Amino acid sequence: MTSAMQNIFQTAKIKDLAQNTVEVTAKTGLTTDHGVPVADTDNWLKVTNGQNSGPSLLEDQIAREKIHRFDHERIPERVVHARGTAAHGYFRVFDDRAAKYTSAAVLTDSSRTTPTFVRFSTVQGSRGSADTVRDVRGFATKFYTQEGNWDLVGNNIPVFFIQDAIKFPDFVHAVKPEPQNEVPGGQSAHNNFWDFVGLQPEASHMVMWAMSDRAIPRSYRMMQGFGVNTFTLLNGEGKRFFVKFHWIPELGVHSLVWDEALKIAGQDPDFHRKDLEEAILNGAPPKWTLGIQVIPEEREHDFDFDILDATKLWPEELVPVEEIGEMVLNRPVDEFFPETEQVAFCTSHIVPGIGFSDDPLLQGRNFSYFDTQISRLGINWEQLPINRPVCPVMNHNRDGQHQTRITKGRVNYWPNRFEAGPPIPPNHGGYVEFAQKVEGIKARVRGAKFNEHYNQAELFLNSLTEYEKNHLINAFSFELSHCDDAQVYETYTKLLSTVNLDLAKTVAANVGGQIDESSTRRPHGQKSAALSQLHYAPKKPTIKSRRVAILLADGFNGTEVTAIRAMLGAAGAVPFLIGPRRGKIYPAGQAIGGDGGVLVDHHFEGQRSTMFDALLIPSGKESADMLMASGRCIHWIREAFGHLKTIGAIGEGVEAVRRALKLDVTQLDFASLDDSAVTSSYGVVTTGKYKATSAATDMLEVVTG
Ligand code: HDE
Repeated sequence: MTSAMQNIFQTAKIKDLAQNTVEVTAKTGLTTDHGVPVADTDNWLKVTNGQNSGPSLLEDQIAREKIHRFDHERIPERVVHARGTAAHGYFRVFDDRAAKYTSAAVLTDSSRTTPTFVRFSTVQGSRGSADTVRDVRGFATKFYTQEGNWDLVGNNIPVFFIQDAIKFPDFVHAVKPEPQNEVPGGQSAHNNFWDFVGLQPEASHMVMWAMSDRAIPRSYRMMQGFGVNTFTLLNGEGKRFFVKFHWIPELGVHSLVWDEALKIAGQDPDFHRKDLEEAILNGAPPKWTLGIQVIPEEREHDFDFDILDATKLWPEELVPVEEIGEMVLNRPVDEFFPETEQVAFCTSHIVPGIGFSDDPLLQGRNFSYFDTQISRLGINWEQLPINRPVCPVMNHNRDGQHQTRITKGRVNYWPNRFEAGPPIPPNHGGYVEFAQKVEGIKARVRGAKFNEHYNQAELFLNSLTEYEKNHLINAFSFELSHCDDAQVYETYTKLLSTVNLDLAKTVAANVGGQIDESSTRRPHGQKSAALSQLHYAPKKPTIKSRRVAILLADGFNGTEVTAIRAMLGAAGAVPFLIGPRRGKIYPAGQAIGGDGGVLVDHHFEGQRSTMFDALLIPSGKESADMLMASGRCIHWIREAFGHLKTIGAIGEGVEAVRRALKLDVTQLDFASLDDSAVTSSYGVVTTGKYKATSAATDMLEVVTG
């Protein structure tokens, strides 16, 4: 890391973590945990006759310590969202435009840079599961504000499966691996999940999202984040507003195609982890805009859905999103366990100016998160370096396992004769709850409007493009085909009939399900533009951080490849050379094995097209001939084409693409091989000769478009 980069990364939190950070170098000698220098870490103390090694001695305190420490390395994984990855960053508001809604300085003071730490995750799989499975993604943000930590623990889907927190254990038991055999890992395609959601109609809206492309993101950097629950904002005049939080990615919302996701899960299970780190280290730190949807208190009941129901979103046509600030993630963690694994979020962690609502899912979450951290990390989990605030912490909570704070003074209670550790009054920043009027009887009930479960499921479906709908049908078909209990898939396709009869008929026909035409619900036919991913095409298209594979062999056109690599690099893309061996290969005109040549990043077998966003086949007859003769290279081209990747080809490379795809000129809109680059409607860019303005430039446009 350059010193200039180090300066950028020094937020208050990074400086705070430095107190606990050590570095292993050749100069830091080995010691025991109690600091005694260790001379031999390879041989247990033994009795020996000089020739043979005899019994190991229990007295070896150095060996015992090493083994003890190892035996206890594991802690319980998160009960959900076990697999994740994280990065540091910062948040800034554009100006004080949100001051009309809230007094929270983090949301209104544009002179501040608030350090953040974000953990992205999948939900179902265990710590070692694959990244690209079909699942909801967690998007949990810790803001280290000057008034304490604010945790916005969100997902990449704006609604949830259930309305009331008391159903959470049932839902999680149903989606997680089944109890008798712990199958499946990292998948919701099994009887118990579909059994539960088929009997729990309130899940129908969320299930539509989970079967859409949202559940197979291309990258954590290319997905939205949503607070999901309804929170409240309190302004300086004491007026309260309901609020939903949105993260909108600068790069737009993009997904994998399902076949790609399945393959990557095997080929590179850490695909999303690596992607985040690679982008940051390559100078393309991901950025999100923070948006808020705000409803004044007096309008709470103006909608035909309950605004406190987490299975409903607030259509943006009714409640527009106001963009108030942005977050950049610009620093990977130094060590996974103390940072990514030990970070602990709590929805109950809010700061003055932000409050809760009576959303019954949120209220249960506010209990659950703190509780789960106790079994995962112990009662003093908030003192762990990654969790501790950057502002002063002082109270009379004491002791407990792993207490690290030494509080000087003679009292640990309030009130005390020294007036030590006094409460901070509201006019000095003390948190005050909004004086909400509450009346009613105790009962196990839900609000009346919570009973409608299908209108927004239909709204979501209506809002998708044709190809998004096809993906949805295929996802339902994949998942329900994995259920082998007929009662399960028949129940679900019947339920789907109430959302949309045509959808239900298609899915039922695919999976052997049944439809139910008895529903009295009348389709409303409405759409909401912001529900399709297409709505989130990037404001400024960019090829930054996109991975481009250049497929080539000895005899490629050297000048062309040098120029194209430079161009892609200058535009922020990450070019990789993929060749017949991971070593030097030689352009036309250079002797094989001579001084020249270029170093190839990967062998054809070492990676697959799924790991790249685009493919380029340069000119050079020998190179193209070799590619055409290789089944693996033909597979590279066909697979990339099948996954709708941009393919660029120049000169003889065009012939290689054409032969691999077994398509003739007219079918692909290939141009005659002249100097000008041509982009076909399939995203195949071809040109006769390399020109600075031809294939590579067009490719940039196609990849980013
Ligand atoms: Fe969570 N959830 N959740 N959840 N959740 C946890 O807390 C819970 C819900 C979300 O990267 C657990 O620290 C209940 C909605 C994320 O560390 C646990 C209910 C949303 C993460 C828990 C919900 C989320 C968690 C497990 C229903 C989207 C990972 C480990 C009432 C807004 C945070 C942990 C990280 C983690 C409980 C529903 C998001 C058990 C009871 C809705 C992103 O406390």
